[in-house]
Amino acid sequence: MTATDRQTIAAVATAPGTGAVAIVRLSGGQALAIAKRLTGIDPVPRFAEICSFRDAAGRRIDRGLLLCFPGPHSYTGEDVVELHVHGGPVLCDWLMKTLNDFGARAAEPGEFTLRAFLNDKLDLTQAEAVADLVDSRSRRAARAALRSLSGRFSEEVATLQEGLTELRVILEAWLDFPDEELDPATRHELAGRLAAVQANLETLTAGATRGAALRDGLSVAIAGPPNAGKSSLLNRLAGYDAAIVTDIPGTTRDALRERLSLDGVPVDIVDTAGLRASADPVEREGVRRAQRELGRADHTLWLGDIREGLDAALSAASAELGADQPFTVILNKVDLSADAAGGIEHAGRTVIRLSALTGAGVELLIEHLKSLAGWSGEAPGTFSARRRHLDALERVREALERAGTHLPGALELAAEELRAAQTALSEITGELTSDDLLGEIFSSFCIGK
Ligand SMILES: Nc1nc2c(ncn2[C@@H]2O[C@H](COP(=O)(O)OP(=O)(O)OP(=O)(O)O)[C@@H](O)[C@H]2O)c(=O)[nH]1
Ligand SMILES: [Mg+2]
Repeated sequence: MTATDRQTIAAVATAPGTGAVAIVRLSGGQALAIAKRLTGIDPVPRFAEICSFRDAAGRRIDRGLLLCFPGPHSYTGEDVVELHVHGGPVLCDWLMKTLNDFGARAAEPGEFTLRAFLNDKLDLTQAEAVADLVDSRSRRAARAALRSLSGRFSEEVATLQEGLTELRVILEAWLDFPDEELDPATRHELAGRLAAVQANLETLTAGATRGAALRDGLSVAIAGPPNAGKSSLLNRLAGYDAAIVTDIPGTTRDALRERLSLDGVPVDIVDTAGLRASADPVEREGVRRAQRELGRADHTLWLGDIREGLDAALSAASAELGADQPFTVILNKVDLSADAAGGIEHAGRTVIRLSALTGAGVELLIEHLKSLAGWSGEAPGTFSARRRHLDALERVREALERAGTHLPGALELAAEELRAAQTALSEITGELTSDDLLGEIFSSFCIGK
């Protein structure tokens, strides 16, 4: 897929398989001519016409609807044609083969949206929001994607850019007179404007972090010694008996995966075999698989029996997990102890006392998992966002912080940092983007989008 190849492209835009209707899309300079060859009629813009589609040999493929959207007022900005046919894979293949015979090539994943981006119909955050909307795993995620798609995220980025431009204008005017001292009023104004931009950035980052949580969620492994109640906790979180629970230590062998939606935040959770040395080869394989899952998860819930105490759980977790593997200690079976369910912070680590059996304290764990994923409660400005946006926003934050420290004296350095902040912002909306990054982003789209 290259930016310069503008051959007319075609793809089945509906999901593969059978359905009532399938939609085949065409985009490019030859789209209207190909539609005419296929149907024998001159399509009327934005008017649905019923007609027969015929292959190169004149055989009728199907009867369906023809719709055309001449560029630039179309999704891609090019001439776009939609063919609505009966939804069968054989028909779609025949139609695609015919379009190919007439000069269109099969579109790459995301190529329609890439063309929309290259023709300035969408910026990069909006293009990404198209994919996020299609892939959204909850209504909340869909709403966030729609907000980004409608340009709200981009508008907020543009507001930040304007704020930075105004700051630079003032600063650069002073740079023309290097011998002059900044007068107190200007210094005050610059500091005030910078603080305002930083406050806007913080709000935007919070909205983007919530959006990324809805999109990416979190992967969590439940680990600990046999019989701690790991499978019981998985069942409690999943809301049904997914895993076998018995009082025999070593019950779980295979890792068991569940996909949860915690108020819209997707959490993939895996229950693992209890970790202990064992002579049984089957159990040993279970332990090996458990350790592999621990290496893959974003976060571990280390389960211990509350009656054995916090120190025992902490030392077992530290012995099993790498120093850089984040974990939360869960002291389970609180119903068998004198303690109440609840959470504490212990040496910078969260410890939650709960009962997988009765459910006491589980709400607290759910809130904890949501916050680990980056979800901080519903707020009006939640935008669908990705890791790359958050990384860029972090670089903006750092550059502004450095600009602030340079401001009083080193104006030239401050101006440099403001420029760096603007560059990082432009990466978000795609004004400054490498072909590699574009390839990476659009190749994750579905074909026909
Ligand atoms: N009282 C009480 N019993 C619990 C609780 N959670 C689990 N149990 C019991 O503890 C025993 C072991 O539970 P499991 O969920 O199978 O434990 P596990 O950690 O998955 O065990 P393995 O798969 O063998 O590693 C079962 O008898 C459970 O009913 C709890 O919160 N309170
Ligand atoms: Mg188990």
